[in-house]
Amino acid sequence: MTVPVGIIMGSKSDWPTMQHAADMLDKLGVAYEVKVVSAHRTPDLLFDYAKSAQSRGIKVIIAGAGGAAHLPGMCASQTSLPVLGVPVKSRALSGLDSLLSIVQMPGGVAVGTLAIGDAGAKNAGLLAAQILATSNDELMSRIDEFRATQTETVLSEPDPRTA
Ligand code: RP5
Repeated sequence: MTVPVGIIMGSKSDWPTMQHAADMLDKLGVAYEVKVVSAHRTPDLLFDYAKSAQSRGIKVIIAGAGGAAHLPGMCASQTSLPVLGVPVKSRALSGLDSLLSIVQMPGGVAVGTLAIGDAGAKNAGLLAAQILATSNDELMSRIDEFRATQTETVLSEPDPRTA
């Protein structure tokens, strides 16, 4: 089956974070695949994945990793598809290491870097959908609706003490 978004991560331990990207894509009705692909434990698999992604119909790749987080950058080195990097919150340095590893790409190979942790994963899903929506009016309408609902929720519950 052809799906437009590939979500990869360096370890199964990244899933509690990366599932927020999947949840957002589910909410917006965007199909995706999910796979553990490690830059240092399975480098050949990473190269195969990145090199074959476009021909398999993938349009955007979301790559999450923690610590010495070279997965998004190495993935981007092997494909011209947009790669969105999610810095997973590491145990030792709370994800600052992951963030700096992903965000400081030398000029010439682009990785779009999101925030550390759950919010970054959620926004990676949203941004992937927004990229796809530039050529999909129905998806753009669903994103507009999501944003309008979010705005309405804030406006209708201005008292911070209510749950
Ligand atoms: C990275 O190392 C993974 O992305 C993960 O965030 C981190 C720790 O991996 P595990 O030791 O939990 O497998 O490659």
